[in-house]
Amino acid sequence: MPDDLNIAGVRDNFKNSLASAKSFNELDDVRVKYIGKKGELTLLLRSLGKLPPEQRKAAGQELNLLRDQIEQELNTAAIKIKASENEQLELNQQIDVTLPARNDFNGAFHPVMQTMHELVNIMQGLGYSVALGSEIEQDFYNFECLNIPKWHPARDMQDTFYFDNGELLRTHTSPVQVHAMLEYGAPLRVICPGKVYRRDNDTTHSPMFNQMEGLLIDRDVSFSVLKGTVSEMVNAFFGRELKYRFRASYFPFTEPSMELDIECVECSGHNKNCRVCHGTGWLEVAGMGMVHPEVIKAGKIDPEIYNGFAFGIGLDRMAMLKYGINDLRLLFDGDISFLQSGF
Ligand code: 2U9
Repeated sequence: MPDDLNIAGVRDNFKNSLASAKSFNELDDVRVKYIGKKGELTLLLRSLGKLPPEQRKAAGQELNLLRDQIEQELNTAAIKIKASENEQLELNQQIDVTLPARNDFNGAFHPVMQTMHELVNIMQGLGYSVALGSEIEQDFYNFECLNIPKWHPARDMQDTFYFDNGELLRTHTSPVQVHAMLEYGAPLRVICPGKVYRRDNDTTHSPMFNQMEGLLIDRDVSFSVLKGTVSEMVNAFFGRELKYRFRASYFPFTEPSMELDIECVECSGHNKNCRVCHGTGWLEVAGMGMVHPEVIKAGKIDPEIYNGFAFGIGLDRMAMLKYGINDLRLLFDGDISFLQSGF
């Protein structure tokens, strides 16, 4: 074997290079270095022609053998690297079944339901029971019993959703109180929270909204008890003593009727540009009055013996005021990030 071919040296070098190759890239470098176009072994093979003819055959056989060995060892090393990469991948991907699941969002009350629960709790503390009823009602219970005359605009197709059979979507929870009077008689203390429907749809009105109404029937009920009840309810809801005022109003089912304004919960009347009270310093929060004798009669209770008061409060508006929500649509869009913000 001619000395200047140094086949043993190439073999040793290859073994060393192979031993230090730890990745496919490094392995490829080794392949290029020895059997690539200008690789050490390739150059030796090319130089065979310069050997004396009697030496070529033996040297050629040895070099080809070495090339076969190199190719085989490169293949074996590639298989080992693949196996160890897979092992590493598996290790990294091991599933820890004790980890808490992702997306474990806690449920939360919708702000309007939160508001409803708070007001219901306050009123239950004052001895009121909760009464619920159907959202589909008859004209008789929704309008007739409530002294709402035939000509009243609320009865108009423009204002109320009617079904073909003459039934309707209740426009207030008042029919629930009528049913309660008919079922339980006097004395009576009920609150009726729930969804109501009116043909209204703009940025400040939704065709479906939430109300809570209250009804108290007893002997010698005074207007001052009504004022105390409603103002205490609102104070308890906002968690502080608010300034308030009552304004005369009109509802067909109560006489006399009033509306309750509270001081602006945003600016207390100190901001002429307030986005909530528009600089008036007052917020209209509830309507109320002494139940009209005709309505007491419709509930099969004797108005000569009993009288009472009723009030109504919009839950969507209360939720917006308490939680600083400035767009009614947020209450109806079902946006997850809004609902998860916590109320
Ligand atoms: C019976 C007798 C009387 C319920 C009443 C109001 C005044 C009232 C509004 C508040 C905001 C509706 O949601 S709102 O727009 N309600 O102002 N509601 S008195 O009176 C009744 C109910 C039932 C048997």
